[in-house]
Amino acid sequence: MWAYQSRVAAMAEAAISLGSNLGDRAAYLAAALRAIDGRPECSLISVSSVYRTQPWGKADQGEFLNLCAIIQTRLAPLALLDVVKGIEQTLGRTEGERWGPREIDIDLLVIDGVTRESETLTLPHPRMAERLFVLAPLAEIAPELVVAGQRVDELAATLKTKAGTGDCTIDAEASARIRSGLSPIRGS
Ligand code: PH2
Ligand code: MG
Ligand code: MG
Repeated sequence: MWAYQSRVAAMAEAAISLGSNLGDRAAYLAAALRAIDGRPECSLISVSSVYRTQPWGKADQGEFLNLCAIIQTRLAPLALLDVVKGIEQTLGRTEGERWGPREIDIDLLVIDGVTRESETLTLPHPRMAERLFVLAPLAEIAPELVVAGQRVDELAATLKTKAGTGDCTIDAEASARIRSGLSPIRGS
């Protein structure tokens, strides 16, 4: 047995989903991305376009803007969850009902090969395969990622053909606004 354990945590890649349907939605998304990238333990690798999406789960609320991003992090899953919840608070997210309106929501979708299930955090995200507002942007930046035994681009294509999944279209203006507010991302 090794008595010594390295204190340098390995880098992991994480896929995350961001959404907003209150206030200046694009500004909340941009501020959240900047806050994540500004953390010493996290860096943004890629960001999808911004999508205008119909509310899922609770229909009587405003349209959402959603995007997905890939980040690199040294943080363990629960520490990363703490960081993104902290960013939601800092940006002024108000407490609301489940699936209700929110200024900013940051959800962890997939972290490398991690599978875990708890009240605090389940990975991969247990409902991501039912949500076009997650799969459409994620398919743009991680089409080959496998979730529930299927590629993300295939899951997105299948879900698009189903009735009742709601509109999900690229918002070119919001996408440009968000990209212009971010420092250049590696590889782009
Ligand atoms: N988030 C929810 C509930 N419903 N619908 C859309 N379109 N986008 C979201 O981000 C979203 C939702 C709970 O987090
Ligand atoms: Mg959510
Ligand atoms: Mg959330």
